[in-house]
Amino acid sequence: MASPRSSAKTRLQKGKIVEPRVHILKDGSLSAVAEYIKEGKAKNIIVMSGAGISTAAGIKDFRSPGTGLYDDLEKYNLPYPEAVFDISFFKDNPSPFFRLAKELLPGRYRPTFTHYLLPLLARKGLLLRSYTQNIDMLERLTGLDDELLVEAHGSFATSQCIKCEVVTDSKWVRKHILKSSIPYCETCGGLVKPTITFFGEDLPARFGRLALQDFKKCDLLIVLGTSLQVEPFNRLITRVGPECPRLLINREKAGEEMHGGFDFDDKWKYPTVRDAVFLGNCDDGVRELAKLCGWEGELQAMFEAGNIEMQIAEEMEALSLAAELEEAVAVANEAEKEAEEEAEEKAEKEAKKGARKEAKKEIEKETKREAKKEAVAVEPETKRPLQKKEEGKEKEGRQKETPAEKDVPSEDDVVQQLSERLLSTDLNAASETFTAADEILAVSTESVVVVTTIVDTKEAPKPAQV
Ligand code: CNA
Repeated sequence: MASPRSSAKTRLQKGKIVEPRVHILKDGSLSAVAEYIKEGKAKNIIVMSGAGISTAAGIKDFRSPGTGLYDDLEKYNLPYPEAVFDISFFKDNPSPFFRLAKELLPGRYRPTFTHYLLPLLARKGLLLRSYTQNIDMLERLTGLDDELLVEAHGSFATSQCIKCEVVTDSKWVRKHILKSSIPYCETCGGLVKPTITFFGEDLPARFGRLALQDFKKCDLLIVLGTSLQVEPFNRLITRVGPECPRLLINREKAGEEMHGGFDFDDKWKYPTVRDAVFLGNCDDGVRELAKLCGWEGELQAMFEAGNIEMQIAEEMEALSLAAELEEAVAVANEAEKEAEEEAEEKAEKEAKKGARKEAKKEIEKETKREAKKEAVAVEPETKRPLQKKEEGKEKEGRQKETPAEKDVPSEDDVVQQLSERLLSTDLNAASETFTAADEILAVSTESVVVVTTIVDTKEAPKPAQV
């Protein structure tokens, strides 16, 4: 590094005067960069970008005072703003990230004018690679060839379980994010997150591999909309050769503090003078640069065509969503109808079952009623002997007084009566009848002897079936 005491024309290295400093750019302005390009010196341009290129699309950046997400993150009750993208914090409390993800979720935003600088440079064969820290995937929507893009901090394009690392369907994760619910792995139950690189995680392997080969080839570095606060991405600006001019387009200066970083104010007196800055909005800076290069009309046309394409894509998406919705409603209606039919069928079955039960109960009741009726029909006859027994008792008393007067049924009467009972009733009734007969016959020892003899000697008639 040059000594701060060196003059503008010479520099001291270990006490020796060395070559005069080389001016790669005539000065630190946009027009100096445009001139360099127009001279055909930039054939391997690398563009590095950050959240500042997407704010014009409506996506908040991190650090812009007042409008950045970090100022907004108080509502998530975080211990420090970066915690929302910290993998250790996420494992304990994933909710803030998923709430923020809902805001950042691609699909609602269109690429900005600045984004179209990438396919423009690609079309001219000047773009070596675009390295972005953004996770919004807007570069992809410009039609930029995937090969020319490195999403250094990953993106929402894919999702993965942080435990078993199984890659999951990002549409499924997207649905979770939109519903404000946290996705858990269906294989192992671990947390699933979009493959966005959190603080504490490794950057995608593609980043390291390509950076190693690209930056030494780079002959113009354009840095857009980034505070260059995140490592190791920010260090890429130091990886270009000493003669590679570097341009920053941003609302504020950035990347000056690190070793080998920007030196807009010629503070470090590097051997080469090569850093330029445009302070302002990316879209304005890019438009100015394009104008100076003679590309403004082409860039504007690409931007407009892109917008029309986006509009068509959005309308198609809306149509397919409407169709999906219609289909979902039809499916729901069909399911509702089926459920209703099923319920009706079930109710009908239940009703039939109930009716059968009722009928069975009725039959049982009717049978019982019939049985009672029959019993009642039998009762007066079986009771009569009891009355006779009572009468018999009275008669017994009277008999004692006047034995000649005793009213005892004749043997033939008893046999006749018993036979009739036994023929017309069931066994229970028959046994009752026998009991009754016993009682009748108890009135007279003489008669009991007669009846017993008869019952013993005669075969009891078979009861009638009920
Ligand atoms: P940052 O730290 O928030 O810095 C943004 C920079 O852009 C600041 O210096 C702003 O002044 C500047 N800026 C904002 N708007 C404009 C504009 N219209 N024109 C010019 N300059 C502007 O964001 P970084 O990108 O430097 O930080 C890296 C983080 C941010 C990465 O890990 C990203 O994943 C993360 N991030 C990305 C998005 C996105 O994908 N759109 C949004 C928010 C955060």
